[in-house]
Amino acid sequence: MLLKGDLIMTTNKAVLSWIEECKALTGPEKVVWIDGSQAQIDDLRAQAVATGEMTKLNQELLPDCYLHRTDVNDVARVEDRTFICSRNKENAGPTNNWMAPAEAYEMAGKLFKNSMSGRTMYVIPYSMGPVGSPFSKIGYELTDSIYVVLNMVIMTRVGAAVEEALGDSPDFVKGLHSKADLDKEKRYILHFPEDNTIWSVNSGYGGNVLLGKKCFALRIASYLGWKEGWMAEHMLILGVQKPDGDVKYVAAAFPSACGKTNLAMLIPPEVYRKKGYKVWCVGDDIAWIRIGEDGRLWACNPENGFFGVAPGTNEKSNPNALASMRKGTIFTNVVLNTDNNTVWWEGLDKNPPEHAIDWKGNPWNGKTADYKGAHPNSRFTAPAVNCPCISPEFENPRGVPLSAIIFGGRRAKTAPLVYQSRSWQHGVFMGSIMASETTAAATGAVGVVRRDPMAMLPFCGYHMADYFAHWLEMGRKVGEDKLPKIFNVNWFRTDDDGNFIWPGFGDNLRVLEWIIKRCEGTADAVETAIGYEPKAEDINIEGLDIDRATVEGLLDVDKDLWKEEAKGIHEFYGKFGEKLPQALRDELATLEANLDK
Ligand code: GTP
Ligand code: SPV
Ligand code: MN
Repeated sequence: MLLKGDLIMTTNKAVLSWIEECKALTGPEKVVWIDGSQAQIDDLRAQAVATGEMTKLNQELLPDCYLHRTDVNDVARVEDRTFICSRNKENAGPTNNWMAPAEAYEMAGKLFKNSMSGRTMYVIPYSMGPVGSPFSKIGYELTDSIYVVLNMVIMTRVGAAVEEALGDSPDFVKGLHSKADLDKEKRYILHFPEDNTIWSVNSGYGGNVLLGKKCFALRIASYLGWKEGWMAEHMLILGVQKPDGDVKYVAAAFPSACGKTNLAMLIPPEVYRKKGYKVWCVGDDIAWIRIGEDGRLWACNPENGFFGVAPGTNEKSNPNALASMRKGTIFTNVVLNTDNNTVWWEGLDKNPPEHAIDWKGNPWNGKTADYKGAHPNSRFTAPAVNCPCISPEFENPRGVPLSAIIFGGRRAKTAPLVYQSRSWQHGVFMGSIMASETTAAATGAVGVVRRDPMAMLPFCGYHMADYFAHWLEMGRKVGEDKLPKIFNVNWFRTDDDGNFIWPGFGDNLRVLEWIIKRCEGTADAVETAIGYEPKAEDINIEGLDIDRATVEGLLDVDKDLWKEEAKGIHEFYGKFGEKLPQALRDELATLEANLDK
């Protein structure tokens, strides 16, 4: 039974009986329903400051901003402890960890048993997507962490309106989270796609615990999309407004910490600004894509904020991100400047604070050459409305029509600056063979090249070969003439000294310009072994201090490296056996034949 005094906000029987169960399991001292009101948020912030869970920052410089440090062993997603608990092992596929649902519930049930004893259980009703839209989906997260509540309030739409939208329907995602004792050996992120259920235990870090994000909006939603005929993707969405006022929308899938937030908010280089170009941010991490009434693919961003990488973000690389985090933001694992009670991270500027506390909570003077004050995966949680270039379509429940889909990753060699697929099928192949150097966004080695199809390796909630087939099927349904064109980009090619050759950031618009012109049929291309490429002179380098020869180098397709690549693709495809769609096998054969020409 809900205790006397628990303020119950819904009469939905499915919600109430599930909360009863979770309460009986975790044994909280009390239950607090999150209504999304400012008074409640203020109260929770004050409590978190009182317990030391959050530090209130300089309220003149950073109004309503706070700092939080996670446990030192709890700073990134834990892919090796993340499971897809489908009834049939085959449905999780070779790229996911799998556990039988009964076993997972029993094992984790022991970890949840009385894990909230003496604590408060917060009930967070939230909507992914605008509240009440037929395309939005509702979730509940039960958590014993105020930090989680305050992040979810920024990242999703939370509160009473969501419960009204749900009504009596049992159609919601059930998320249960407990910090428990933060024991990393007992940390599990479990997904039960057939039960619409997520269980997360023994973590307090972002992607492991903000259950609306990777767990729901990608892992559970990708499974729902497969069943229901839509797609949930690890993609930013942006609009490029051209000098004539027309806005073209593109979505881009890059693996974690490979530049989505930065591309989504880019500020055009001066030569483009003068011509009248502008970029609008619709989303920086997740896209839900459906077939619209006009038969085209439309994308919307189910989130309500940004959970962005702090290091490397500065006034030059991403001023819009900096503006977004000037109020109402939670910083996680960055440096605290104790002179003025503000925050700092590597790459913000060249002046680390001399009097500071590092991400581990230790005194720091900013002078350590081989030790970073902020964790490489330190983050900011900022409301989307703060972003100066947030798109007027951000709240549009139908989303925006896509002209292009872009894949990309971190490749020091091999992948050229940009190339285009010959067809949707070839584009799906390009997405399926994506590879990228790993980053600090997940625990484990950093800088190791791994296959990360469509940037979804850690986020696909079902068999990856079925996921490829679903992409192909969506293409068949829409038809080539209405489909977005597919491209691959790489901002991260390096020279012999390991320096990035391409300037990146705002200058990536120079590549977007070619992409958009290709979609409109107004730019030329040359056919290479891997697909269509611009001629070097088709990338505008006006105002840059790199020359044509450098662009030629960036576009170079090294056939020997690509033959090595093809071997790696064979090995990767081998994992999927008979389930791999024949169309992809055919595309690989075509690639190999082209490389032998
Ligand atoms: P997730 O939030 O983990 O999904 O990451 P993301 O894809 O949004 O990555 P983000 O934009 O936060 O970029 C991660 C890191 O890459 C930051 O340190 C950026 O400074 C750096 N970065 C982003 N874009 C570029 C670029 O065009 N060139 C270079 N050299 N670095 C970039
Ligand atoms: C990512 O790792 O891709 C992120 C951050 O966007 S997290 O929410 O931790 O997954
Ligand atoms: Mn991400």
